[in-house]
Amino acid sequence: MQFSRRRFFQQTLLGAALTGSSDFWSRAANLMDHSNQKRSPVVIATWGQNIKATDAAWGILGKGGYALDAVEAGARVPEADPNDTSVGYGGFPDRDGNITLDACVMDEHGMAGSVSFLQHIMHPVSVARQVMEKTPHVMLTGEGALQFALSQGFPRENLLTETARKAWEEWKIKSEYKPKINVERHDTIGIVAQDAAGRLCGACSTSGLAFKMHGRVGDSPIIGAGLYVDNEVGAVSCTGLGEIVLRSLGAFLAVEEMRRGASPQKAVETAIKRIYQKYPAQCKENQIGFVALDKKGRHGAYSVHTGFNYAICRDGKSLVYEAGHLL
Ligand code: SD4
Repeated sequence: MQFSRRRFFQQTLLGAALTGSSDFWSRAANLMDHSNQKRSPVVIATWGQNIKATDAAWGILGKGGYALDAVEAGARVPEADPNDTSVGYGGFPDRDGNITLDACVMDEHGMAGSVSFLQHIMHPVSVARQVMEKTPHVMLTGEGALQFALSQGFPRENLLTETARKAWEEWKIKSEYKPKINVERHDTIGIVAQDAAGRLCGACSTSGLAFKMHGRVGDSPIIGAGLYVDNEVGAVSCTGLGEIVLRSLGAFLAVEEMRRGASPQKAVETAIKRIYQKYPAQCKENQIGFVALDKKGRHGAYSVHTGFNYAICRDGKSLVYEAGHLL
């Protein structure tokens, strides 16, 4: 088994070399990287505020724990934070005053779980994980997702804080729907991690756009849009105006760039540029930002506009950095 696998690598690499493929070495590196070898753990999350989430994730990664446990623990931090108005408890409601939540997880085996349009449950990321682990499905939505969550013992809660209710009351005076770049307190968490065993996992959780239409679902619970993980290549999560990311399957697009040999930084830059070329008008008006990790533990982050930052933790110290931007 060992022998034949090595021979497969040798033959594949030799074939690539003989065909004179220009990205021979990056392909070779990717082929070599298929196994879950020992790694230095790393976790990266969208938005600087989520430094508390990378710290929580590190609490697991730093002890040699599982990347999926780490990203779930990370996402649960803003979900429970009443001051985070884009995620879980305290999230701003839709235009009818309902908080509707979207979340997903993806593991190193390419398995995924997701919930969308879920109400009354503080930790949608954990419900998404249960969907992945306990059902034959990938995604549950609305009333069905709520029924499932309750059946799994998640408590039904009122997630509308006084601050969020007041913001909604104020919004109703003009009822003007205009998402603003970086002003709308975008804090949606997209979090991806690699653990010491080399496993890549990711999670994403949001209350979506403030004052959206009732029933609106964004990119965050859609596998390939708000999150994509391929353990052989890398993991990407996105934030910003979900409609743009949904149309372009942003996370999948960036992972595929890495598969073709791009570094995580180059991959997210290429993805953002391609999306901008396709939707220049919407991109000029709205922010989107990506974070990425590859199998080698390298990271990348990039956005359309200035103002997108991210939190990253390696070696136990979470730091916040400003991402590069296109415009
Ligand atoms: C959405 N992508 O529902 C989310 C919003 C977001 O920080 O990222 N906010 O479209």
